[in-house]
Amino acid sequence: MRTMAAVFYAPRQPIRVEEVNLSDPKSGEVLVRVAATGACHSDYHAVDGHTKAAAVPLVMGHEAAGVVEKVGPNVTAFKAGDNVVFAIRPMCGKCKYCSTNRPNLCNGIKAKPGFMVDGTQRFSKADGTPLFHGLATFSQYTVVPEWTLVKVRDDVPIEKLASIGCAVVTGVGAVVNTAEVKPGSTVAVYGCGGVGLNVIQGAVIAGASRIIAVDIAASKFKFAKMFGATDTVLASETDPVKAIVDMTDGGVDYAFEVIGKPATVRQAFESVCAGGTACMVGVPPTDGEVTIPMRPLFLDRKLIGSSAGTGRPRHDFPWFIELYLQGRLKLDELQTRFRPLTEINEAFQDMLSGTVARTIIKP
Ligand code: PAD
Ligand code: ZN
Repeated sequence: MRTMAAVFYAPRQPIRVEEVNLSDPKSGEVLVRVAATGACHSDYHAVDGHTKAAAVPLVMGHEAAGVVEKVGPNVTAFKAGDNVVFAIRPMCGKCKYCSTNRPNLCNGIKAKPGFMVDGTQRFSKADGTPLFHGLATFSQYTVVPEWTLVKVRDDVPIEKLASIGCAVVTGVGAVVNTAEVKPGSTVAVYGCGGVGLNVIQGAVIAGASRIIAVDIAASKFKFAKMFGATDTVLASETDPVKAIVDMTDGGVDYAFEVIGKPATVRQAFESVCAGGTACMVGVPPTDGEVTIPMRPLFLDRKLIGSSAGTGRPRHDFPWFIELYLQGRLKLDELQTRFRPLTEINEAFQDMLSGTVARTIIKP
């Protein structure tokens, strides 16, 4: 079939929206109509060169929800018409990690980046040249392995669930699954983008007391407060470490870095009290390194990473939808702006301008 898709060719160049070919799902694969897909900074990292794309040209996009259009041979868990949310990490269900409740670290699926497990691609250019792709949700349709999909209830408009598989599970999951924030503790969040806002609402769900939002864009604080921040620190004008240490009499119990920069990982570490935990959520630059002072580490402080919120998609996604329906998880407020796929570059400009929580593409 033909579909419109957003293709990344090279850093610092606009992403191109093109009509491309998409072949039928093979064994164990599913064709999904993408209903809505979020402009997440993880995709943009390749555009501005923060990370190196594994293979180009690449059909981008990973945060999405949609409807099953067709299933390939040997697919038993899905049928046409099912509402699905994409999980950003593979889940083989058999490896050491999948077997111990940490499917976010699954190492049981050996696919080269940009390829399906069988070493071929489903997307190709109009002239037949193969295109690399992961979940490839910046497209009207995509073909993915069935283990990357989570079937969800069909009484919630599927567009509303676009961010569950990335921003929500990464942010809320970092709080409840990775760091295991305890009720009554104090929390600081560096970076109030789509993911950071979900760290903030995760801290609310976990029963945190003070939740201090840090950003360099003051425009982000209206969203941060909406999602549950009790305090804000404008890091472009104030030293956030000093401000947080002063506000909390020696540092917060948990600090989350949701940007992906060595300097802010260090600031997050320096913001926690003795015995506290700093958690890196932001995607590090390729070959990035961080240096931390040893004396504070000696006092039981921890510096940990969180990948995809240590999420267990088949358990956590239905839970998030339940929280949303009960009014305890903000999804509508996350979707500040909608754009068509042709405005993918503008969607990333929205993100950089600080004017949105998330821009959602409706392909
Ligand atoms: P975003 O661009 O919407 O938000 C980033 C925020 O950080 C913005 O509000 C910026 O103004 C703010 N910021 C930038 N520099 C600073 C600074 N020095 N001090 C304070 N604030 C600053 O991005 P996002 O929310 O989509 O993603 C945030 C990060 O999380 C990014 O690195 C992304 O790749 C990562 C991510 N990680 C995972 C994971 O599995 N760990 C999953 C998804 C996204
Ligand atoms: Zn993402």
